[in-house]
Amino acid sequence: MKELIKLIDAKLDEFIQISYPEEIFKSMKYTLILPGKRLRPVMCLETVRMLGEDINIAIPTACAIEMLHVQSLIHDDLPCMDNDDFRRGEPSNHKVFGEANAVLAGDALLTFAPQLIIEKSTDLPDSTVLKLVHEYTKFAGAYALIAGQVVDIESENGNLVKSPQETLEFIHMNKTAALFRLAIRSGAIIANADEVVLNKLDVFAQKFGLAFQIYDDIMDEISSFEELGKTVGKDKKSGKLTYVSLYGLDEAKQKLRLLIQECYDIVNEYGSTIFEQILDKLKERVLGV
Ligand code: GRG
Repeated sequence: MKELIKLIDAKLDEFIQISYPEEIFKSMKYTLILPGKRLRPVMCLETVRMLGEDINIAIPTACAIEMLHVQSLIHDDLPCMDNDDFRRGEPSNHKVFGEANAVLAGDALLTFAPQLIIEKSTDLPDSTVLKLVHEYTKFAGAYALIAGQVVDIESENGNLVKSPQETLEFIHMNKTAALFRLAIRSGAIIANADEVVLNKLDVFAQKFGLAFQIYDDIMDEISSFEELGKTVGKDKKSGKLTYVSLYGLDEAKQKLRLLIQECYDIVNEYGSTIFEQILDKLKERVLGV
């Protein structure tokens, strides 16, 4: 896992070269290079390895997905969205570069990512690259990531069109699971997986995404700034709709335990120590076993 993270960090740094006007490239790189967990690119590369392909052919796609994730973090931290002053243990992008640059840095990451997939995936056939860009646009857009964020904001304003349970499920599936689906589905596409395998791994990604957001909700309640690198306890203070606020801490933990077990069951069929390590970490931190 550490080796993969090192490789991803080096490639992220290499793929974005500082050019004129420097401020935008510095702003793009600032949040990108800060120490995130790199879960999405790691999961993309591990899917490729698990299905018997060389991970090197997937590096541009894995890095592009991290760029999209970082774009969503930069925009999420803006005062007009979640209004967070810290990210990855440091001041948020707009606190350092100003709001206009932070908006533009997010936009630039969002558009540079598919450019990277197209330009650097020279070991992949054009038909695969086309599928990857299609996946990217599907999961980044108004039918997934953006939809999740819109409903999240609406729910904070008490504006619920569906039941609280359905609303929460929609937010988690779109705001969080979408990028894990993108990462794992892209890995499977690169490794030329058949439909059956692709669908099975997609189910894994959906369950993992839901588990991860429940984990994130629980951590907001039980963790510290030092551990998370961002403001904690905000969800409770703002009365936000989360797994913990809707079902309580115990039920949230129970649901997390169940989802993690379902994830182990799927991934055990393929044998991946990296997926196991990721699941172990979530389990240990929140459930203590
Ligand atoms: C695509 C134009 C466009 C907009 C995006 C702002 C937005 C719309 C969506 C926000 C999505 C968001 C911030 C979801 C939260 C998901 C989540 C749990 C993030 C934390 O992920 P970690 O813990 O973070 O993996 P690190 O820093 O470790 O990478």
